Amino acid sequence: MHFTLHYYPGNASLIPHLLLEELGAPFELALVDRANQAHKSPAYLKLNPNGLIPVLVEQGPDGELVLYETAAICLHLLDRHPQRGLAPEHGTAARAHFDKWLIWLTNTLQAALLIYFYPDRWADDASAVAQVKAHAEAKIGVMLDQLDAELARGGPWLLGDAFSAVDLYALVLCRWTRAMARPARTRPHLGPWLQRLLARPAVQRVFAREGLAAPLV
Ligand SMILES: N[C@@H](CCC(=O)N[C@@H](CS)C(=O)NCC(=O)O)C(=O)O
Repeated sequence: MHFTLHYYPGNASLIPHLLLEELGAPFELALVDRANQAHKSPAYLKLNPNGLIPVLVEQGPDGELVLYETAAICLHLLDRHPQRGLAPEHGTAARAHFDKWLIWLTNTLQAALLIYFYPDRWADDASAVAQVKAHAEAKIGVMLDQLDAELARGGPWLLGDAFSAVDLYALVLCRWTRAMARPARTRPHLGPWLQRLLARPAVQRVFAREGLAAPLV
């Protein structure tokens, strides 16, 4: 089994990149040249008709698998590496919470972040665009409070004692808030949790490989 991750530094592709590294899976990276709109090129649209990053290509037991959508990519990688323990076993209460967080991260927090980063897709004149961005930031703030409250209840990881792929997913989304007025790192439980994640050797290797500069979160 071998994986190719189509990525751009710091983009949503950072999530499966972190997961591949934590899993110790064999993979290579293929840079999608966003500066030259490579993600909208005919060749890339064949991989992902949405023109979005990331895409994972697996050469596996069933031949070639081309997969887009970050959460689906994570679930597939986890299914391929059940022995690594980065997701609870199917059919358990812990797994139900894992699935809940993964889905919440992708369809609630990540979706709001995409509005924050691309407000011009939701309004025309400059003041309306600024309003969309401000509303998105406010909503994201409430979501960060929810994550902080979850860590306050338990920790040290999102699922409690067990580090899992949802920590990696949430790390990248929290990182994207770093230019906000109240970024994730300023919250009492998210701040130390982010530091715990940044201390992981696999996380450090991936951040270095993508050339991510300070502030990291
Ligand atoms: N739901 C998709 C969203 C992916 C996404 O929006 N990726 C961004 C980079 S973080 C992108 O490719 N943006 C380019 C664009 O919107 O044109 C996923 O989770 O994979």
